Amino acid sequence: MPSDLKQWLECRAAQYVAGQGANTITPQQALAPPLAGLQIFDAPLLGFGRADDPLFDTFLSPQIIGPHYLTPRQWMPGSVSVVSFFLPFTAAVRHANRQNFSWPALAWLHARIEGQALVTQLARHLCEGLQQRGYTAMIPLLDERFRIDDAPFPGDRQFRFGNTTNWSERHAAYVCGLGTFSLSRALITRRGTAGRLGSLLTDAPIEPDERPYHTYDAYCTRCGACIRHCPVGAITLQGGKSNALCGRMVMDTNIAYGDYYGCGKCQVAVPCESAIPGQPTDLLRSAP
Ligand code: B12
Ligand code: SF4
Ligand code: SF4
Repeated sequence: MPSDLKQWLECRAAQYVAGQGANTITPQQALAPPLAGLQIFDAPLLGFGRADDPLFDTFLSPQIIGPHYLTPRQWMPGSVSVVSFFLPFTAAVRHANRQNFSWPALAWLHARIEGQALVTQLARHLCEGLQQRGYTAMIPLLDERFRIDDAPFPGDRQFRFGNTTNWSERHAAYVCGLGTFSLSRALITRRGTAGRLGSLLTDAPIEPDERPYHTYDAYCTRCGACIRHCPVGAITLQGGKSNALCGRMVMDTNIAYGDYYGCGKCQVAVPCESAIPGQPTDLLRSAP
């Protein structure tokens, strides 16, 4: 097994994010002049898993994802490894969204839209690197088979946010040891929940990471802070997060901003914002 491959991918990802103009909002993109120069992400965390990890088959259960889910071997028959990454939002993005608990900060909207563009670019960059080294790699999110169920509210023609996909980034990250699910449904990584996830599949044999947890929601303390921060009461201790209420809130922001949308109040000023609750923050270890 090429032992350097993991470090090489981590280094390639860190350099890409640190060196990218795309990680900074330009004056042309800025929704307000002070946002020009905003840096979206800190250094990425990478996790590695086996494409044939038996956990992926369990996701076909309707209790976890459902039969519409495609396993890594269905996306890419010769795949051997799954590479998942988490890009944590900078303090500037996170703190901006703490300023009120009713409406998303403009910086958070940039982190959703321009931030997702960088997630896609980073996945492509890692794929290209692997291909240059003679491996095959693909990105489920960019594959023509990728689907989002986009009809959660029949008859609501304006609504275009679905509830479920046939490739879930959080479930892939869970298998790759990056973190666990939470009451608010976000994945809690060692840099918290506030950030974005991406992934790719490859036939490169990469040593899988050990999962430092045994249950799918191990890191969530059920402290309830996210419940208090949600502007539409979408989260309850008994029921977790209602996708319908959350989706409506996100849709309302989309109606207000056109190309932009987001919310994420459940991911800021909470113990799981930028760390695993109750554990020391990882900020120094993962700084660029
Ligand atoms: C559809 C979607 C939405 C929908 C519905 C959300 C949903 N289903 O959770 C709406 C529009 C409401 C939404 C809202 C938001 N979203 Co969204 N969304 C997605 C999308 C495209 C697909 C989600 C999906 O397929 N879910 C599958 C279903 C089955 O997941 P689930 O029901 O939550 O799964 C539960 C079960 O599996 C259960 N479970 C039960 N038993 C077991 C056993 C095991 C072993 C496991 C593993 C799990 C498990 O645990 C899970 C949690 O309860 C993903 C991107 C992607 N392709 O993954 C982003 C994604 C989940 N969203 C994201 C974000 C950031 C948001 C928002 C904050 C919006 C914003 N940017 O401001 C909000 C709030 C979400 C939150 N609190 O985490 C991030 C989450 C990052 C993170 N740290 O987790 C993602 C991963 C996008 C990304 N690329 O980073 N989203
Ligand atoms: S705020 Fe508390 S209850 Fe909510 S997801 Fe984070 S740790 Fe869990
Ligand atoms: S659950 Fe949805 S609506 Fe509620 S705070 Fe989180 S992102 Fe906003």
